[in-house]
Amino acid sequence: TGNPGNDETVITKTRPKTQRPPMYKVLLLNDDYTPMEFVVHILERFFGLTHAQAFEIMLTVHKKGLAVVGVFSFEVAETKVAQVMDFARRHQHPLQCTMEKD
Ligand code: TYC
Repeated sequence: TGNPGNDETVITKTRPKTQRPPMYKVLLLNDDYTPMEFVVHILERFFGLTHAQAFEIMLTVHKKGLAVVGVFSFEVAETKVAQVMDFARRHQHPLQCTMEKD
């Protein structure tokens, strides 16, 4: 502006884009046949939940039809889904577990 003491300098800060990996929700689906205790056991065993946390998520699935068990990197989510599906199949329960981008 030409007024004394104002040089009108524009300061531009660069903000490097930090790359974060996409995260995936692991979902557990309800069915009419898998025993509640079996679902609780799976949640404790493969997701490291306490009995109380596992029971709560199992009840949510039972009442609402599905619930998010956790959010993980693609590889970890894929492994959890495979572990759950394999364990359920081996015990002849129709339990379904899937993943979707968060
Ligand atoms: N609905 C089942 C029953 O009444 C219990 C159940 C809960 C099944 C959660 C699957 O992901 C599930 N025995």
